[in-house]
Amino acid sequence: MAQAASDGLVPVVSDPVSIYGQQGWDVEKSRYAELGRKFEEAFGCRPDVLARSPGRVNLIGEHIDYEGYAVFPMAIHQDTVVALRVGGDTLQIHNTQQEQYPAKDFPVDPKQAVDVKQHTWANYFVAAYKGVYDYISDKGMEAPAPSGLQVMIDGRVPTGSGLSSSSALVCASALGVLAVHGTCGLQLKQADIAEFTCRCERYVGTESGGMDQAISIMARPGVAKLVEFNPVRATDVALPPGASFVVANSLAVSNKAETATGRYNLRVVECRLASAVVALKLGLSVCEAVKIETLGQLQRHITASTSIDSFTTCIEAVNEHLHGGEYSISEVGELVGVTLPELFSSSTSSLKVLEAKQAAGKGFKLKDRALHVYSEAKRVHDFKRVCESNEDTSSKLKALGSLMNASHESCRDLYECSCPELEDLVSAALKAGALGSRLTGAGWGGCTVSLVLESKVDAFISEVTHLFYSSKLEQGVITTGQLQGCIFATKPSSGAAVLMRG
Ligand code: NG1
Ligand code: MG
Repeated sequence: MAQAASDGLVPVVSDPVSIYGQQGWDVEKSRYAELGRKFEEAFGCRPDVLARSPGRVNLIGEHIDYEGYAVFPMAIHQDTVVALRVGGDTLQIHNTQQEQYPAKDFPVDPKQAVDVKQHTWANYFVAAYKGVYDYISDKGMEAPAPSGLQVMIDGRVPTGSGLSSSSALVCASALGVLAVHGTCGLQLKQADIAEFTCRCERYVGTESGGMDQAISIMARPGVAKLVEFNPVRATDVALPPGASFVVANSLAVSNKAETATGRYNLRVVECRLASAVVALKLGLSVCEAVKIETLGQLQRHITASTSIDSFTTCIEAVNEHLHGGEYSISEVGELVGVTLPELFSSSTSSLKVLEAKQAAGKGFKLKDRALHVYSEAKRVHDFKRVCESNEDTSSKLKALGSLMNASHESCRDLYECSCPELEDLVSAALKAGALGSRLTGAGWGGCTVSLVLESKVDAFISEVTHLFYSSKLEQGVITTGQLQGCIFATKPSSGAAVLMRG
């Protein structure tokens, strides 16, 4: 029954210690017992299977996964656990925190559309459920007849904080649905699951890039991963000894639902427009240029290589061919040679972005967005190179910190995905002695990640608490009890797993 992660398969285990370690399990045990109890209370019996998938923190490489570029995340220990059993006539989705996340019922039809206008937490389960059926049919296998499912979910990844609670929920749900049907005769290949769970998240309306699902599924304890795309793959990278990464919550909520129709998807649209305009300026026909959908594809056209030097060539092309400030919808439409609704006709989310822009009479920033993507993609390679170099540890840590700071500045100034609370928190972290500090995840709120010497973590946390959180405690924004969950040092943790009853 036990299946190892080293063979590229999602582990299927009966002993949770192999996932959490003994110390971790000692902490989690009571939570699992509570989940089992609540399941029994709701459905009158024990669950058949459980699946868990962790949140993540991205060390560097922000907003470039959807442009096809490698990123550098690691899994955190906080995860989402989904308990399931076949039963009833509907999908009964319950949550252990039922006041915050009330139970929802959905039909069993896997072809149902996810109602993105009625944004509810349980939509993520439905997205995963639909994705599983699509995946099985893509594999040419026979899907199990849709049947009722009884589901209880327990999520411990802070929501709206850029730590990817949404992907933890989607990935755990997808694995749970597969497992409850005996994996539907499929091997649970990590790369396959990472690919299709990324598509799942698009059912909820986000033009997701794939980083969060990939690391949630493919993480291994003790190592960060360089995650690359098309096809998705993850390479272990050892972090320098003595380095610790501290996650801190800015307490500004980064609202996924809002970013789904607004800021996040707008950036995806801006990058596509930048790619098409540069491609036309470089002499491609309209027909060819509109096929270039990402800055990654544009790079391959410009330089036929993705070496580190070629990022400089791309940056030069962007500086030469794009102007600063905004492009109006009509200007960009004239340049591209097809109307924007035509260009984005296959993406409902992008069409929504266009409608919103049109209604607001606003335009698109192309140059700054493209400059961020190419410089950030280069920083990810530099980060990996520093980790693997023979330099002494202190020079390495200094170099990594500088790259993180440069990444944050680019996110703030070129990609405009920071916010005042994140700025205050980054300044507090640098004052408190971080070697580097930056927003992590989509931004516009959520968490920062800071590189801190392991020996200084405790002093760092108390100084940031003093500089940033003490006023929040005084104002009653958070309680002392909540503080621990707001700022914590984290180590690379294990990826998703299926837990069968032993
Ligand atoms: P968040 O919103 O932090 O989970 C999002 C995307 C990632 C990536 C980052 C920015 C989803 C599920 N996640 O993360 O793919 O693009 O923003 O680097 O959409
Ligand atoms: Mg998310």
